[in-house]
Amino acid sequence: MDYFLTEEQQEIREIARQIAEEKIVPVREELDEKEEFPAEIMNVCAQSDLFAVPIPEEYGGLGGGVMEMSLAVEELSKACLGVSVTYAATFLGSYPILLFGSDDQKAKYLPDIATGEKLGAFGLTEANAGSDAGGIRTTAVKDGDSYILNGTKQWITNGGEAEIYTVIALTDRSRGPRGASAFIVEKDTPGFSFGKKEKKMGIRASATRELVFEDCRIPAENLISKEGMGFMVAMKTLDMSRPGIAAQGVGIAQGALDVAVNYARERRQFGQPIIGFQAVQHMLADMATKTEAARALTYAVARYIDSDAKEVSKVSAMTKLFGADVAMEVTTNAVQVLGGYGYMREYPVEKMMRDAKILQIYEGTNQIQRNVIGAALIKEYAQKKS
Ligand code: COS
Repeated sequence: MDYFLTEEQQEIREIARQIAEEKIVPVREELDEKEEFPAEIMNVCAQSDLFAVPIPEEYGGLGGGVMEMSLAVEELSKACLGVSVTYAATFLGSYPILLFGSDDQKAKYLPDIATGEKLGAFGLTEANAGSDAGGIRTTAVKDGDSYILNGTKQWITNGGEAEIYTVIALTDRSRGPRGASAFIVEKDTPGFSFGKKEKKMGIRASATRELVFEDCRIPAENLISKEGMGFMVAMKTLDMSRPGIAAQGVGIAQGALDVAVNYARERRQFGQPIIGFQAVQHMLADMATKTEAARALTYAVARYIDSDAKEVSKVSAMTKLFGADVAMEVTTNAVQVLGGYGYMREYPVEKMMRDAKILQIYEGTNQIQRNVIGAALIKEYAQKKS
């Protein structure tokens, strides 16, 4: 399908594709096996200007939007989701600054993100605040020209590896989510430390750690937007980043489909390549159709968001929901097409299936996406009626 990409978009896709094929595919198995952070690959992404993609030109970026970022993420995900999420989580951590940061905050932090010198991370989730993001307990208490942070964030992608963290904490405990505020915290701030690296089912190249704040004093100027805006900052950040999760899904589904089709062309049973069997063809046909549908929705929504559309929560949730479910189904069926070989580690599809599972969980479970879509429908139809 021709999505009529601009020359710049084609170039971004090509660069990411080359990195995926030449740098990621040869090492993905080892990174997964050793749970090794892909620092070298992140350096290659930085040198190739991939971190500059969605950062505005005035801060050293390429001025791209969600669409350009999604193209890069899709290509990297085709090769390895553990690597691509490391790249993408930097933007999840940057969106609060991009969307709500002051000019000074943007000037201070975005140029280092654009060069890839510093990675970013986003700290919202806590042990008792996952789907119920409004239930966070981490506090930020104003003390003169500082805020003092206390609490623990859980399962933070790029935790310990990133230099720049955007963190949601309560400045007014009595107001619940409406008393939350967003802050920038730099890695070496005293009182800020990290938990052990989590051992995961998939995306094992990525680093996931706790962020621990113990009387961590940060300058008051690190408050993003105003006190009480933290939940809004978080929700708008997720609205922007969820198509990126869909792009991860599209990439990993395409990667799995490619392996499955090529395998089915080669593998002979009952005297012929298994691709000759209609049962296999139908599986591949469904996998290809769903992957293309997920791609089309992702690009359409990414372009819609980049057009400065105001109400994007519903469609953003739709991309994430659909892209993640397609990725899980396609990778699972890729394993099925490969049969016993698919279950073995010598083929990449078992890793793709393990990796894909997280897409239905992180950045809001798919159940939460359905809640967001459902709530938007109720609102829309109530407005239509009146
Ligand atoms: N944009 C702007 N504002 C939003 C918003 C959005 N996308 N979503 C919610 N809000 C606002 C609401 O309008 C409401 O504002 P008021 O207080 O002015 O009425 C406020 O935020 C609270 O919204 P709501 O009552 O809907 O919040 P809930 O606590 O019921 O939770 C969900 C909403 C479940 C959607 C939210 O908690 C969520 O997204 N959870 C998943 C979190 C997640 O993705 N975690 C992954 C970790 S980050 S990788």
